[in-house]
Amino acid sequence: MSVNILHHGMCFDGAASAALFSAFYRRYAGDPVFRYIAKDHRPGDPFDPSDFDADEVVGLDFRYSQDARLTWFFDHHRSAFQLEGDREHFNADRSGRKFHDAAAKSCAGYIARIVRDRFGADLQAHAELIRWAELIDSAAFPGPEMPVRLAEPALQLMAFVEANTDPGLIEPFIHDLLSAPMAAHAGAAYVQRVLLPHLEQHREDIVAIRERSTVDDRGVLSFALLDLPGRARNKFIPYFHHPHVRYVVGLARAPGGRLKITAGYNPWLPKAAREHDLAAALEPFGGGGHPFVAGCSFGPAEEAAALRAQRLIVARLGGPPTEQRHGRHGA
Ligand SMILES: [Mn+2]
Repeated sequence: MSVNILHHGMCFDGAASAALFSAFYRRYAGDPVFRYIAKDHRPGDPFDPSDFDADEVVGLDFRYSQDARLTWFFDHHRSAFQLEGDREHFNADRSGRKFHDAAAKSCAGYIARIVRDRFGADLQAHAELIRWAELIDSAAFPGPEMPVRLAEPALQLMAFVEANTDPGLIEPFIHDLLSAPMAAHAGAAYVQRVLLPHLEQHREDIVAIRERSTVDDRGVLSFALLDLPGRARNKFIPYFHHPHVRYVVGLARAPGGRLKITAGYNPWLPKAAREHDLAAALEPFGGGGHPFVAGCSFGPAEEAAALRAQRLIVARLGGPPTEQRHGRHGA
């Protein structure tokens, strides 16, 4: 029996979901041969024909496919059904093997609950993995120290998944998530080889963001890193330096060189105290996202336009809410 496991790539919950489904499926169907395929979001159909070349094809923590060869599906993203007919196709499924719940904190935790309730499979041997996937994927950290210091083995494993670009390491990593204690796994040579250079860059980012951050008297933190290399940076660093700010508006180069503004509401403040819808606040600059975190981007050479947009966003978030909220009554 060949089983292709299409899971969200570069994501701890995606890897944990692949591991937990494998543990379940082994009990369910004997001795399968798993092939783990990490998927990336892209416009249109994100799947390749070879993804479906197996006896069973499993989609985890990633978008739905109407392909008839998809035999299992678990996801919790609101964006699971993007192509025309996806939602209707999913709703019409009667296999009892396709599941979606946008309220689930993590796909890994969701899989564990479903296979317990529907298939009588107890994955409690992996309770530690499930607990960390829930905490990491819902970003329910007790404070900014945990996701910035990366001291716990589980967070080092998270950092490995987000930094690793070698597809050959995906299968051993998923295997070890099930069989090795987390501290031993985080200390494994292949994990450390990816992790150490990543942690070095992370330390540079912590210093740079500390040096560049300014906080205005309205509690809006801003920084610009236009002269530093394009890469993904840990979004909790500003709160680590300034835990009490209300909003963060960062400007930095993304991988590939484009300039990216990311605006966030402090995740450790009460949700109800947020005055601004950040997706709406960034819409005039061609951006979008969610009420709590949103982004917009500019060409690699559009530094003046990006800095000007950043100033306007900082000023706006320091003032009273002016965003047009679609569908709001009486305002
Ligand atoms: Mn997830």
